[in-house]
Amino acid sequence: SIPEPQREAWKKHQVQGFTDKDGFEKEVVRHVETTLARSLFNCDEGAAYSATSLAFRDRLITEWNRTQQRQTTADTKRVYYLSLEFLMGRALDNAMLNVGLKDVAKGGIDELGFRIEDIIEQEHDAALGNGGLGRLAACFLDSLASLNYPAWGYGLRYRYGIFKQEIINGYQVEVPDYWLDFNPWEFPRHDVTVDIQFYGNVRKSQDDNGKTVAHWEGGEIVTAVAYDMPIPGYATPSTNNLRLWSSKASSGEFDFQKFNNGDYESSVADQQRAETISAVLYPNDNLDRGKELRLKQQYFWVAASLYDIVRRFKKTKRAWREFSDQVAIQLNDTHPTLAVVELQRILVDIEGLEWDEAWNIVTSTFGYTNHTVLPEALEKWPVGLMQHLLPRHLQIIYDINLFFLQTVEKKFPNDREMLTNVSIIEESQPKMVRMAYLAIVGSHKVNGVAELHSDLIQTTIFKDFVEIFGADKFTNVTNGITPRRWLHQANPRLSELVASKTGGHGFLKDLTQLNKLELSIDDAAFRKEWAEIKYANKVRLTKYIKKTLDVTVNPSALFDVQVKRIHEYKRQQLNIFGVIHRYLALKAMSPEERKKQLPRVSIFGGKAAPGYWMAKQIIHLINNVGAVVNKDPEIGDLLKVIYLEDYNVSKAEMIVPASDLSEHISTAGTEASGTSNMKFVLNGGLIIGTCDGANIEITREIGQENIFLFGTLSEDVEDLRHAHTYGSHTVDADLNKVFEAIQNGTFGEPNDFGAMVAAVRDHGDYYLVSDDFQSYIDTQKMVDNEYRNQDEWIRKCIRSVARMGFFSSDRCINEYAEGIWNVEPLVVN
Ligand code: GL2
Repeated sequence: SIPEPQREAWKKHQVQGFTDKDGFEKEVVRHVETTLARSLFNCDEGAAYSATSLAFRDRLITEWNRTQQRQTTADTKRVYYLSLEFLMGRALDNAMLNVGLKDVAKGGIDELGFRIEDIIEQEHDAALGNGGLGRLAACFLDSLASLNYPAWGYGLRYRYGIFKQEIINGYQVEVPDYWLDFNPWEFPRHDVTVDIQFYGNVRKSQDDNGKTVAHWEGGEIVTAVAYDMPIPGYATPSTNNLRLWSSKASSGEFDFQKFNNGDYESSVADQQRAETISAVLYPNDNLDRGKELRLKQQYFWVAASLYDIVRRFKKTKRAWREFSDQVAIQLNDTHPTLAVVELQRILVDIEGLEWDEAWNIVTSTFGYTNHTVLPEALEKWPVGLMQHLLPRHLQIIYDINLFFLQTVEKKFPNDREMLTNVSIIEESQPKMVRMAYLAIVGSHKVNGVAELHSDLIQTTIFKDFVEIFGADKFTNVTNGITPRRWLHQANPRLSELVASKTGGHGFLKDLTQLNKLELSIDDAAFRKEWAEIKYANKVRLTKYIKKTLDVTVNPSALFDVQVKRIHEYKRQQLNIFGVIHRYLALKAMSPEERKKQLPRVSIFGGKAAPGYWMAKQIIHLINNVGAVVNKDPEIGDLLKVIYLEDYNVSKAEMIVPASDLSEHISTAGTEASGTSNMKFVLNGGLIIGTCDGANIEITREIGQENIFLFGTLSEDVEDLRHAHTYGSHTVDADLNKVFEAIQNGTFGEPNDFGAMVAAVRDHGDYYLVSDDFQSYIDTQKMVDNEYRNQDEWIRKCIRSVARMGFFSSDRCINEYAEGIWNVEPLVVN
């Protein structure tokens, strides 16, 4: 660092950052004219967005530097959140709001000849995630910064995020999402690199004391380069760091020999192979495909992150036994589980610690969050692949397993079945490494993401581990969402109305203050304004539907929304079967009777994994139903079916505030938590849902009179499945009529949907669509009836919002901090 006498000059010129409109405009013009080399004669909206973002980025970087200095000086414990997905969405609006300068920017941009809304729209979503798991990580980063926790996120800098979805002739088509063309929010750190090793072999030697030492040698080296993104807290100077690793050929790897010998192509090929590691996000949600490149991604990211964390710790010159007093690492699902093995390797092979001492450090450092019980999502890697790619890690895994099984044996003597059941190595053909088991054994706490889910993991998939380690190791932290993005940013008018009734914007930092809203519930003017805001949000969505799909929908109709990844367990098929049932019922009515019906718009959105054939069929059916229903003159406004293309975070910010009713209708016991359910209720929409995931806790908080619950309970699911397979499984008349309509070609080529119908009718109906159909239809009827009484409906919405305080990700992060990480916020003076 700079010697004392010269520091004066630095202090004198310290960057201050703009605080008013003039200062903001000056920065924008400077960036347009210098950074972008443009002028007022060729500054379009894209350039205005770039310059505005750069102006805010400069501010963030200044605070980001100070925050890092503060944290280093304080030398307190830090949290590291390891996640393969961070579904961040757009950054500009969030940055403006979090630093409290959106109004300043709005005024300034206006004077410079643009509208802030148009500028915000220019930004490409950072879509480095699939769905809820990735968005949860993004909400957590917002809360960690807003609550002043010293915390870093670590992930991969994918060149391609989740694909862009186009709907062509009713089918999903995937288009690559190249998002890095211009990204002002990232900060390349070409000086922060880590060389990562793959393949090779292990040689053992004896050291001077006769101790065996392992040396991992040979193989290939790929370099990880750090790219940092500042994460601003809301109404605090704290700005944390999200570090994403990008892969490139190591300088040793680019083979100049080959290059000079004219073997140009193969030296370029080596380089491309290295860059492939961080090239694409795997587009599967809740599914493990076991691809070698995915395992490479996992190790690459985990090894680079741990190297960074260990390097930072070593600078403090503390003893190793203090490691877990300084470092808490959270494993977001099993994707980063190799971190457990890698830290053990660093401590034993490189730092020379004894196995037991190292293992104590490892297990007190890690916490593991499980996000699903779906068997197809639980990661397993073939032993052979692990041996090939990471030979030393496989040895360590075997040793971890050996010592673990020895303790199990002691506790449960002669219980061979127990040993087989809990072994980290599955004795299958081929043998597999069970990553969740490794994560449990390597962590001091394991949590689920909603009460039902945490109960389920403790009584089903991880039951034996509860017996072995005791119940204290297992806990629940119910998910949450950041009210900054999901209320203040997405629904500014509602946020202002709430502020006016709760005594300012304090609720954005303490969401329980929403409860003050109930005091105003009898205020007719308040309810009227509430209804007007919802209507305005619906009008905005109506315009978007008109513009993108050329379908006219009536903003006074009930907007019924199901937007999320397409998955059989989430049951979009139940929804569309219900829509078909409604259509058939309307068609069967006399014109007089029809006039009495409540108009409804059924809105769908979401991506299917490219290889998930059935999910793509579901998308196709929804679109075909829309094509028939939307142009049926007998139906008119009474029913419209809309498929919104390319659902993502920024679209969610428009859709969520516009919903009257949203659907969270997974088969009970399958949706670990769900988080959009929270977003919809927070924005004054009611929900129809099953007794699953966080729906249960939402019901407990807002009251069962404010939610439309239906369907099978999770404890009955197994019996029903058994009965479908071994008993006689019949489908009721209403659902059969739906199937008949599909099969007589009402919605296009029946063969296209044969498998979908057969899955329910003939093949065991694993997701219990037939069992829940009738109660779903009945509950939708109740919805229609209740919606007619608008005054009562709005009271329900207000009451629900007032009781949503629990679902802030701030509450959630505080629970992790206290119960799992043992970290404290770093107070900013
Ligand atoms: C998920 C769960 O499916 C979802 O219910 C949960 O809300 C999120 C966040 O905890 O995690 N698990 C998972 O693998 N994905 C999820 O969205 N992709």
